[in-house]
Amino acid sequence: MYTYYISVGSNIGNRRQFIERAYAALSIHHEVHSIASSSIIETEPWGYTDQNGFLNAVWYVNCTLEPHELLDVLQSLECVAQRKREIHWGPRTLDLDIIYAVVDSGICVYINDERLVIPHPYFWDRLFVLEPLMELDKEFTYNGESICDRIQTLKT
Ligand code: A4P
Ligand code: MG
Repeated sequence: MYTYYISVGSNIGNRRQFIERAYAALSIHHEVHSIASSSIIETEPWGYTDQNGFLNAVWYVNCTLEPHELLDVLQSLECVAQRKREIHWGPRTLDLDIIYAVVDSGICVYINDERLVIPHPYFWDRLFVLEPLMELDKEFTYNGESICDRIQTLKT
């Protein structure tokens, strides 16, 4: 069994509906045992800033899908939302990124290949990921730093 944290973002069209429909679809996948979502928050664009504001959330997913199988499922959900890949860090109807994964024994999963990088290289620098993540898991730590301290550092 794996536990995954998934960062969810949308900044085009009916943003909330794209997020809620994808959540509903993932929650009924036969290999998904449990799933929870943070609140959905409004955030300023990060990186490429000349675009609409985002809605962001983080999902916590317990499932038997292997990491690349989960990536396939998430990309199919992005397709259903008619996601087009145009500008890197640019506008999107739905972006589903696996930010962190733990295998049943509690061991962090590290992957770095042409399709998948876990942990996500930027997640620890992004308040739009860390604030919803802290709502789901206040005890989360990364490389020995608590999520609470990390958020304080990013805000100062
Ligand atoms: N890929 C590699 N690792 C992963 C992973 N851990 N999870 C590959 C998911 N996919 C992963 O992704 C390109 C390729 O990354 C995929 O084919 C997959 O094989 P993409 O979503 O098509 O492309 P992208 O938009 O260029 O990159 P990415 O990483 O999704 O963008 P980011 O870094 O997430 O940035 N500001 C706010 N406030 N909120 C946001 O949600 N999002 C972005 C997008 C920028 N600014 C934002 C937000
Ligand atoms: Mg993505």
